[in-house]
Amino acid sequence: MSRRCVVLALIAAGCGSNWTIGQNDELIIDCLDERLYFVDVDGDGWGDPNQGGVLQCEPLGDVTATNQRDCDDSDVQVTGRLGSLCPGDLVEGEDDALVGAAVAGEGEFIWLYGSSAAVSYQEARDACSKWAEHPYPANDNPQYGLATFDPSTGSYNDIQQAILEALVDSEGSGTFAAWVGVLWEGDLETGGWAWEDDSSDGLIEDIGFCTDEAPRPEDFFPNMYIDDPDHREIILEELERMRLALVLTDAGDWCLGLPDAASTDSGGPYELTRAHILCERPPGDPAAYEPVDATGADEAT
Ligand SMILES: [Ca+2]
Ligand SMILES: [Ca+2]
Repeated sequence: MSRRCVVLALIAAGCGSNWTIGQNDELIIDCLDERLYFVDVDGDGWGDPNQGGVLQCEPLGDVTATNQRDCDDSDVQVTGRLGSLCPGDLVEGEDDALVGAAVAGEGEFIWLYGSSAAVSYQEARDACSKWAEHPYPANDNPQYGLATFDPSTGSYNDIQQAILEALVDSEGSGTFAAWVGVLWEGDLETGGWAWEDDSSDGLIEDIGFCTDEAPRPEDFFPNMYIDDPDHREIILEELERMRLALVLTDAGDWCLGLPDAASTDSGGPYELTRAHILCERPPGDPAAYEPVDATGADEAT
């Protein structure tokens, strides 16, 4: 009997059954779920992509991860690559930077700064969407993207503000502005600001606006006049792409305003290169993700 046949016979016989091993047969006791495991130094469940996998029956030592998708295996706050990009790949310029990352509560956040290229709201949203892609399992992991603040995932003041302040502190900056998902709803005259993800509009009032009166869409274009028909048409065309930024002022307060509000008392003119990017996604379950193959392509499940 071959080695394969003996192993199969052991499986088929089950407990309490009688079976016979021939005199020259080799008895091999093998595990049934041997698989590739990868080194996980920081213990976040995601394996180091720079080290090869080891065939094991179970996790051993620090060879415990079932994939090698960790974007940084020395930082427990930077987790795995779910979609097409790691956080550090979202910024490309020489002076661009991943400022910080945090996993807390039901959210995972990354905080980026692009200094060498214009970072508009649209570019920020596209970048965050790439990071937040969940190729599988699609039904269990909804994609987020540009950060918004959903009260169902915890108190804004207790959790998310603490995360933001820790990240800002890590950069050593007293004033700060980042795109978040607050958009204008309704027409130019009677509309108002609302959270893009339908989070409670009451949160906007909790945070407060940076100026005495809420910004208006026309404030994004300080050199245009809303009463001019041509200017009005341009503002209307841009309306769906306008978002407020979350601003940390010199006084250490958070408010909602235009990105450049961090640099002036009253909120200055719209400045494309000013804003940072705050992205958010639900944490992925590393056990649900397969290894990335040698070519870098995701394996299908
Ligand atoms: Ca890891
Ligand atoms: Ca990590």
